[in-house]
Amino acid sequence: MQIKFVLLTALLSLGVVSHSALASGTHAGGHHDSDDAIGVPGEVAKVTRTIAVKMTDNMRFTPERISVSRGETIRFTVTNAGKLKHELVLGTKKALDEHYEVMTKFPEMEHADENMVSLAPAQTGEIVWQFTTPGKIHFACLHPGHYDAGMIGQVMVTAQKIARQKASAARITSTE
Ligand SMILES: [Cu+2]
Repeated sequence: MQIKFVLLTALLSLGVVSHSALASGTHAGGHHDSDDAIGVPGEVAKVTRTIAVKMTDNMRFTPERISVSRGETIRFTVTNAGKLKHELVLGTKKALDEHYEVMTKFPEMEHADENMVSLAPAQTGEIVWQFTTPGKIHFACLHPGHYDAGMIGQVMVTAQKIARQKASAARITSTE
């Protein structure tokens, strides 16, 4: 939350986001971009699933689309399989767009928060995140050029609880 504030201050001072745009934004839709729109940092003890995500120099995440149930705490094990630096940042499309503008102006800007992991080539890191609000969330690499090249994925947070997903296991057994 504090980092968001710092970022917002930076955006304001850069003139990326105008005060009037912010002011009008607060009137739209009643509950404006609340802090838990994308969820909250998760507790390791409550992890329900681990999802491995790979990042490559062709500016893609694998998988690109992830489905979770509301309330689930996911451990994302993120691997940089490329030769460039990559990162995975969870956010609303709007927040990612704004963050990317700052990153483009200051490519070497160090940024760190619980909703992201920045990785050097061949490194693996993790994010533990609890999804609390149904809807579509994005994750992206905000390194200059990468986001523009389509280095973005999405997490669909479904409203109902799914007990277990055995669909992929069933598919494997049925291929014979
Ligand atoms: Cu990247």
